[in-house]
Amino acid sequence: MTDARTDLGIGMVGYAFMGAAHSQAWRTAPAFFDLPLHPRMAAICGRNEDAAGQVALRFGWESVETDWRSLLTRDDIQVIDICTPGDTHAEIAIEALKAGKHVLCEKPLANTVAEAEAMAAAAADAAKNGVRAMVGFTYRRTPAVALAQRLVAEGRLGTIRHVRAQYLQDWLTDENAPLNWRLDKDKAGSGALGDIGAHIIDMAQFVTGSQIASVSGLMETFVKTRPIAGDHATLGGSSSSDAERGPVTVDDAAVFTARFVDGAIGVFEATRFATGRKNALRLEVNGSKGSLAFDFEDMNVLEFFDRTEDPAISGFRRIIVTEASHPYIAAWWPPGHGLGYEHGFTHQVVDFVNDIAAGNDPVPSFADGLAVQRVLDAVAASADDGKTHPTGA
Ligand code: SOE
Repeated sequence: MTDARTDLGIGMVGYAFMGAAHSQAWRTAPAFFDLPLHPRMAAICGRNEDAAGQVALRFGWESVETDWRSLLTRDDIQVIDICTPGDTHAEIAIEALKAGKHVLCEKPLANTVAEAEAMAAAAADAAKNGVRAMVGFTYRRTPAVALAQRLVAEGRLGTIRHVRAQYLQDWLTDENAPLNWRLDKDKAGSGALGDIGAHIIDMAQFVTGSQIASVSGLMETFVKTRPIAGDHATLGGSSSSDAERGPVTVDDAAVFTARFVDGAIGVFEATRFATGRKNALRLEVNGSKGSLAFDFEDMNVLEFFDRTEDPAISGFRRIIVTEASHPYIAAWWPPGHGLGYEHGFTHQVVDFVNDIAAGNDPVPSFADGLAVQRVLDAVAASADDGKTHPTGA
């Protein structure tokens, strides 16, 4: 049987952790969702041809390129998917948009506000010609988080007063965990702040529908040098304590308080030193009519408290977000069977392809990515001078 849908050729840049997550998403999305266009995994691009070739074989990419510019000249490619470290996002995304390619770009959008501004401007220009851009804050696409956003938008929480957001990992707790690009300011822009703090900023703004107006922050680098382990070191592990060491040039942890434009206040914490916490992305929101709480380590569950219920029988209810009526779930398994980390990436490409076909501007847009970048920048400035900094929102 042949597929009657028009192909949407994908060219992906990068092949490591995020490259694998995006590859599986492009592979899985058309199998589980009825998409209006057929994503064709046309090319994967990486400077190391052998390594990229291995990923191509494993995930089914049709060809390998070693220079991302080659992807932009290919007529069979309509989407550029950027899964590289932050220092390359701006150049690739802007050139791709100028070449008329839709762009999906990993988070954080860029390493600096100036780069993010240029990217948002390029995306706004490209949108005039029907070319779309989206930034990859995938956790929005976890069904429980999408349900949380729906409940707030429906008014079930009333006026939002408190936001408590944490992203807790522990892969740097061992002081001999080796260096990788995420610990290099030139490549990553910042450390815990941009890598995982960006996620909770986006999630808090997405779920509440409000923007962070000002912040007061603290940042710390607990372990200042680490063993040098080469470009392909992954997260965590431990090297010999005798190994040559190099400098850590980013923050290990960042905490900040925030004021939202509509009066809510927030407390945020992002760390790679929360011993025992692996990927505890948590959000709690308290409003005048109710509260909700989410923890990615129990990602199929959303807790909801409804203050309008009879106090005699009210309490936080544990909603198992696996019903067909919940966001994204109808395409998957029967109630209670649960989804995982990778499904957020699948939902991301599903939404992106649907928006491209419908001619809609996707969210989170590059402008949303820029808004997050402004918060990151304000937190870093505040940690530097000890003052409260506005974000411009
Ligand atoms: C590493 O901290 C990391 O892989 C982040 O870069 C991702 O964005 C997050 O989803 C998981 O942790």
